[in-house]
Amino acid sequence: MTTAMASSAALTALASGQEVLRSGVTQKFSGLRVAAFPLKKDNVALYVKGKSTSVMSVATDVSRFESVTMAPADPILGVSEAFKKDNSEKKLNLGVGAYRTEDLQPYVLEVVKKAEKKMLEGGDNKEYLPIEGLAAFNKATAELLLGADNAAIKENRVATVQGLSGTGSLRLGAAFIQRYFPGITVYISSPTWGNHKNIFNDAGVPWKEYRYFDPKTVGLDFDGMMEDIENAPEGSIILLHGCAHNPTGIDPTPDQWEKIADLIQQKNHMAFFDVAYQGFASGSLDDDASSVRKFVARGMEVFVAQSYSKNLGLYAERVGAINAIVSSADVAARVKSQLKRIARPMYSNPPVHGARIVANVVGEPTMFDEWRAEMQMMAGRIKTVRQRLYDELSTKDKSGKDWSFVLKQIGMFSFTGLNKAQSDNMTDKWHVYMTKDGRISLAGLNLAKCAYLADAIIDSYYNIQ
Ligand code: PLA
Repeated sequence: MTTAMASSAALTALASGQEVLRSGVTQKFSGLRVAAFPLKKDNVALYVKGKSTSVMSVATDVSRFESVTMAPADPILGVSEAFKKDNSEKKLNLGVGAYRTEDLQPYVLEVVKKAEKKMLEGGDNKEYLPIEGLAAFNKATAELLLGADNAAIKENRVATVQGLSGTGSLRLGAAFIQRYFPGITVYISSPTWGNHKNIFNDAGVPWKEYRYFDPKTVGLDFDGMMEDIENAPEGSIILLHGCAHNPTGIDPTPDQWEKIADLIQQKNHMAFFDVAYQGFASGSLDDDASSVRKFVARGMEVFVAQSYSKNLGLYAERVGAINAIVSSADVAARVKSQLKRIARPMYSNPPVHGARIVANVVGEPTMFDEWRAEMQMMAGRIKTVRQRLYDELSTKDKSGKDWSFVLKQIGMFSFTGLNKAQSDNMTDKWHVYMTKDGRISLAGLNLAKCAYLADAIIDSYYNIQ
């Protein structure tokens, strides 16, 4: 197949979006992949305006998108797609971290239904929100994160912008870093939630990893973590999971958090917290925010991305926030203005429904208490399942292997230590859908399936290399 070659004049024209003549019709092209269009009899010649030479050809019989390659399935959300296609009755989706009931059905919190009813009766309108989001939500979310009487809030040192859940809020923070701290590297834990790398890549922010997980102890590699943070160039940004580290389920102890804060302060680094599981890790909103609060209490400046996907079950409402907690009210006002400036051309302003639910639930004491009770119920169910899985593994596995790491991990996930081939066996042979890094979501498991899952894990662990 012959490939049309374009002259440098045309390439310049194409790259700059200059007007190009296509069979007498003026069109504007930019970013065309010239190599995609074979030179064939019926293909249409392109001429740069004012020049008589033929510069390239555009195919009429192949797609303009011919050179677009198939993207790989997402390592987490792709698992749900594969699960849907499996017709086996045994199938179990332990991929995405989404809470299910004991019947393995999605769960809408009662308090959310109550808030929605109230909203419907109140006749709220559907006008655009301001770029920074719903004021009542922004106030509530900062207070939930830091505690309502936090000095940073009282001194107006918190810049909060409602984002498209945790992911969108992280993305806003990443875009801000790209613009205002160009060239600064973000250090992320190894391993981490798979999307962190995509977020910083797409924002054009360089990242590196710091050690976090020690496969030998199936615990935190605290010394490795500290060494890598110590060796990062002064002024780097350190991404930390506020609680319930994903995928390992291993968090630093309060004492270790103090040491991490000491080191970050000493090295003039800045922490960027991802708080996707507040209240969902321990059942307590305050305990799960204690890492962030430690840094803020020291007067350190931090970025914090929040999500209400898990703790209020608002996965599809896309409600969350990016907070910059900074040194003065004046800086906070300027940072907020720039976060808005980044948001406006990306998506203009955020959706209102989920934000109103959060504001209603938090703003009404009875509903707030109901929310806490439901959060504790969800966290409690996961803990019960975790215990049962551990019991089944310990009883069924006669080798004496210590499975207690399952109990030590917190949050939605268990990091089983299964490698890719073993995880493939879990899916191919046992119809257990999970991510290939060996992570299983215990939020998608029930007591009845624990024995089956233990059989699958033991088979994969011992019979597959
Ligand atoms: N940060 C962490 C650490 C997460 O685990 C997730 C979600 C998010 C942010 C973003 O969630 P949000 O955009 O819905 O607020 N992680 C899930 C889902 C639960 C996912 O991958 O999108 C997971 O299965 O890991």
